[in-house]
Order: sequence, then C-alpha cells, then structure tokens
Amino acid sequence: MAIDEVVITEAIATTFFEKFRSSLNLDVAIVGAGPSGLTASWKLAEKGYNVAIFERKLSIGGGMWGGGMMWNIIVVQEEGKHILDEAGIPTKKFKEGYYTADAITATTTLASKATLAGVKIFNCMSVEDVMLRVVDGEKRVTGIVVNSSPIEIAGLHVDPVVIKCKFLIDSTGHDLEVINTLIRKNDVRLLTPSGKIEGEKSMWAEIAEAHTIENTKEVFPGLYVAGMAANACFGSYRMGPIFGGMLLSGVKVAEEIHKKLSNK
Ligand code: 48F
Repeated sequence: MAIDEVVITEAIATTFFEKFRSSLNLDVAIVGAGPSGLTASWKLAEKGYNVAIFERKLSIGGGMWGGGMMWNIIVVQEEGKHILDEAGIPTKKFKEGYYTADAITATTTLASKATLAGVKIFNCMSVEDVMLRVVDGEKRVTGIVVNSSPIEIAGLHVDPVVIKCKFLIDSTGHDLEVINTLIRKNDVRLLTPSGKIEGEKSMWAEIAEAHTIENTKEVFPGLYVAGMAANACFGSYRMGPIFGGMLLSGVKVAEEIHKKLSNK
C-alpha cells in the first residue's frame, strides 16, 4: 500500500479535533490523571457521562508509576483491594491486610479501564484557571481554562482555551492547583472550616487514608476535590505509597457527582 504522509497528518488532526470538540461541554472535567482522577473518570464514564481528564504531563498515572522512591510496586490495604480486583489488576498478599501490585500494571490497567469506558484523556494540557458564573443566585465553577503544557513550560505568551463542565474535580495531588487558583483569583470562601485551604500535614498513613475518603467532597459549588488534594485542602496528613485511599476517593467522588447529575 502506498503511504501518503499528508493523509497521516489529516487523520491525526481530524480525529484529535473530533475528540476535542466532543469535550467542549463536559458533564465532568477532571484535572490530574493520578490514581484518584483515573478511578473517578472510569466510574463516571461507566455510567455514561461525558468525561475528560486534563493532565499536564506526557504520561498519565501521577504518583502511582513510581511506587515508593521509584521502587515501582504499590501497596493497597484490604479496604481498597476490591477496586484492583474489579479492574483486573493482580495483587499479592504480603501480610494480613496488606497487598502489593505492580505499579506499571496498576497504572496502565486503570488508564485502560477509563479510556475503554469512554474517558477522553488530554495529556500535555495544563489547567491554569477556572470559569465562575452566578447560577441560581450562587457563584459556581462552570468551566476550566486550558493551555498546552509546552506553552506553559516555555513561558510563551499564548492565550488558553475554555471548556465548560457541569462538575469539576481537582485531583492534582499535593499542590491542589485548581483550588489554589480559585481562591487566589477570586474573593470566595471554600466549604472548609476556615473558608481557605487548611494545608497538608506530615506523614500519618493510617489517619490519612481514612481522611482521604472523608475529605473527598464538594469544596465549592461545582468543584469537588479528590485524592491527595482532598487531604491538603481539608488539613489532613500525607500517606506515602499506599493507594487504597486514592482508589476509594475516586469511587466516592464519582458516586457523589452521579447523585447530583441524576437528580437534575
Ligand atoms: O499526585 P497524583 O498522583 O494525584 P492523586 O490521585 O494521587 C496521589 C498519589 O499519587 C501519591 C499519594 C500521596 O502520598 O499517595 O502522591 O491524588 O497526580 C496528580 C496529577 O495531576 C497533574 C500532575 O501532573 C499529576 O499527574 N496536575 C497537577 N496540576 C495540574 C495537573 C494542572 N494544573 N493541570 C493538569 N494536570
């Protein structure tokens, strides 16, 4: 078969922009393709919602790829194991209640479950701002402002583009970038005790894991926080390379948003 380079280019451009155009009005936009964001996207797409993840890096997986200190094995406790089982990710029992999984298998399988369920992942895209509007008398997040990561890294003066969403999830990990931007640029209060970001505390895996799930919730109208960002937002601890809380947080945020979307 003869191969025409321009047809290859046309195929990429046409298909990419079909995918992008179908993501301009999302049910749920997710920022960050770490374990919590990937799990949330999978669970929402399974229910038929139009979901996309925006990830700054070329690679998806966030902190899951590297296990602990780049020893690429993750640990999952009893409570989160069923999610790995459901995804078809093999686990090994290490001690009572502690399971290991290969970090590469866990990341690629979660990404595969998500994308095959219909999630659109836009890697190399950074979310640099949100859009706020007054809806039914209250200020609410109604969209995200997105730029290409290479533009961001090069410091080029190029304007971003905008995507609307019914709900937004900040799953950007330790830096909780979306929420930081929201409160830096707008005179608004979060649904936290102080109305501000409470801030992450030092390592305490047992408490942190439980808190990750409790802290996965709506933090501002239209904006949910999940994963490590939830603990940083509500003032809890970090937990290191144990991932049950991240997976369970993804499931919880998907359920909470599903309740809201299905009531409307
Ligand atoms: O940090 P990350 O893996 O998030 P997570 O789902 O999982 C945390 C664990 O990996 C680990 C832990 C805590 O000790 O157990 O840290 O909470 O993934 C966050 C992703 O968000 C991307 C970032 O590149 C990473 O892949 N990200 C961060 N800010 C932005 C972003 C942004 N503004 N736009 C797009 N992507």
